[in-house]
Amino acid sequence: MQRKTPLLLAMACAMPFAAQAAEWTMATPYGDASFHTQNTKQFAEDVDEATDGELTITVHSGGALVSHGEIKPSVRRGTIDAGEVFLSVLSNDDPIFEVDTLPGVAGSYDDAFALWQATKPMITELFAAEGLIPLYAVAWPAQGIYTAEPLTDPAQFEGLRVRAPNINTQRFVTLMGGSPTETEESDIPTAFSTGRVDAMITSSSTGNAMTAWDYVSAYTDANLWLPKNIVFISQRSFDRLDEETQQALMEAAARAEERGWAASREDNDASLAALEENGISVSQPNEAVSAALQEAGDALYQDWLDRADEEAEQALEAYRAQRDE
Ligand code: PCA
Repeated sequence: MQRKTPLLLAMACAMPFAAQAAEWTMATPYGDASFHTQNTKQFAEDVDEATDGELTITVHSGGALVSHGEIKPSVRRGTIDAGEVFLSVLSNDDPIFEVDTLPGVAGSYDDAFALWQATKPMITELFAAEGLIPLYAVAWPAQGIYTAEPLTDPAQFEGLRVRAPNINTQRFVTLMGGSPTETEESDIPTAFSTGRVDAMITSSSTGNAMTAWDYVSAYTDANLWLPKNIVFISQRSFDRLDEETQQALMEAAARAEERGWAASREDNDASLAALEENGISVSQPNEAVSAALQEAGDALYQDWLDRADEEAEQALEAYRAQRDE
């Protein structure tokens, strides 16, 4: 047995230039029922195929390997090579990351995509400063409000314990008079079944993936904003790949972005139908609710402006100028 090691070592040294296939580890907080995760797993398959197995990416979903808050730090440290996060959870690093959770800024897929294009240079620069490369970003469907009873009066928010996926949504709930709790997608069922929350803000897709009808009976399709997930990699891991593999990876990422936005639209339609089929009443906000949402939204926007630096504001202005063309 003991003689084996030197022999293997000698063999390895004899082929110093043999290409080593890279095996990457990637983490996402979202479960397999999410179209985002399905898209990302397809991306990993595409990379494997396009590089003939030179780069394989194993996607660990549902926060199983790394918790949401630890995904970016882990890629930065090199513990894992790639990650996917809800972009706006990075808002403590810079307010630009939550520009896609502001009401009234981008209320359609086309607007949301234009906002991504306008803010991408700044976001890419901030990621680069941490040794990270963004690969692609995909929007969730518009965010709405799930409640036990149909939401007909903004006063229903008074004291309502509302699950929110990020800080900005928590601020919004507070402005509406509710009591927010930040809960990961994967913890939604427990939050409801243990009575920690009465309501939630999320998309049609997540409501469907989390079988919201087990806990609530109404969905107000309030079209609050279309927040994004971002997929990124470690610059160091990227630099270790040969040029051909790097190119194949970037091409697969561009395809994943395109496919992801289309999947989001389709999933929104399918999920709204699934919510109704399972007994959830889906409706648009009435006038009183709309007015209250608008007022809270305006305050939220003002709050963002107070925190954002000039570069972030310029990115938002660039987006607006482009939309007005
Ligand atoms: N689903 C994720 C993020 C936004 C969404 O629609 C969530 O609720 O956690």
